[in-house]
Amino acid sequence: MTRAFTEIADLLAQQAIELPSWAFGNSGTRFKVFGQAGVPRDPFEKVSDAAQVHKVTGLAPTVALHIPWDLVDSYSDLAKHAEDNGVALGTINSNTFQDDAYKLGSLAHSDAAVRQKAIDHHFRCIDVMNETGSRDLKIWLADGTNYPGQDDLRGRQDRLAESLATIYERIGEHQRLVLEYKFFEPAFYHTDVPDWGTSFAQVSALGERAVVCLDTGHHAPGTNIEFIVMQLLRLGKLGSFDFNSRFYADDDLIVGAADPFQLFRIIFEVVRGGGYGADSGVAFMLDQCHNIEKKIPGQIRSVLNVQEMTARALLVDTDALAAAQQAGEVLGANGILMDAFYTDVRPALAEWRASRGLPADPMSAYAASGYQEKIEAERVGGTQAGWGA
Ligand code: LRH
Ligand code: MN
Ligand code: MN
Repeated sequence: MTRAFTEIADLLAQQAIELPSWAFGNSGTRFKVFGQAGVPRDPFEKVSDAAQVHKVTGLAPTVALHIPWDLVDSYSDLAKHAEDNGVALGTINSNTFQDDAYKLGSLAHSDAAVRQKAIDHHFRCIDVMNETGSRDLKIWLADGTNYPGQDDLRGRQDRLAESLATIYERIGEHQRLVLEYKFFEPAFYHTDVPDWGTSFAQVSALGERAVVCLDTGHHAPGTNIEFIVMQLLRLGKLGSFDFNSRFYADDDLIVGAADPFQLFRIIFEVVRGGGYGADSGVAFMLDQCHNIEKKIPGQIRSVLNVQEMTARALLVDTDALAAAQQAGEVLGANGILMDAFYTDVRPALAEWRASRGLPADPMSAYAASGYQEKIEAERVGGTQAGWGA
């Protein structure tokens, strides 16, 4: 037994998933970046493409920027362009991993001049946020070492804390510093923010407006990610998700493609822990690359996958589940969760969309829109997503 779909219809309307600007540019692996026809030539075109996803799904009202991948002369012009296209600019991601100066680290570097350069970059990102009206400064660091003994692990952690505190002081009252963790890559021996515990320790030392970003691809295989979700929500420190899926390492594939059940379990814990909805303080974002598939349809499929697993998670009969848990009914409780997971919500979601003036089938609506043909004909010489650039 599950809840009725009608009971969750209004909750579904609260869903918002932020898109990464870099999902629309050419991308690949360290072996090859494949060029695609029609990819954006500048951040304005990335925003235009992101707006198509929102247009057919109603699910993706904001676009995250990555600085300096998304350098423009005027961020208020870019914000205005977003607004004209029915979306808004969201999270600002800093980037201290593509400059030669950062070979041995950025905010944790042993050289104060390099640390200052990285801090100044974050100050610049905060300036951008002030122009775009963004709430979140998202920091992911490539900092780490490749060989045991290469640097002093403790010293690096202390320097990182000091650099983050300097950046935190600069963010506004309504802004947040969001620290993302990743267990390895590009550093292979140790990473300075490898796990949720380190991120939690670092942001807790900063203050209330510092929170953790959980990228689903940034864990060792077999990690129980929903447990981390539960714990961070319990501690009031889950700020955002970077959603994607992985088979092996940080694959950045379409969310829900590798393991829809894991996505369901994660979203169930989000709902259970009060992390669902506009006022929850938990931002849903995608962090993906579409190396071989078309990018706009790839993003449409991604947000639909999140919506489908959200619907299934919301369908769980939580009263029955709590009663079964209380009574120690092991298989009964598990069965209640699985009933919701195995519910095919696609027909109900199609109707739900149609009743809200959206296309029942967003994938075919986009295919029929002619937008893909138009950009492929008009745009020549699109940009790369950033890495590989
Ligand atoms: C690092 C990461 C981080 C970056 C993005 C491009 O692997 O997940 O979020 O900003 O990829
Ligand atoms: Mn990420
Ligand atoms: Mn990643």
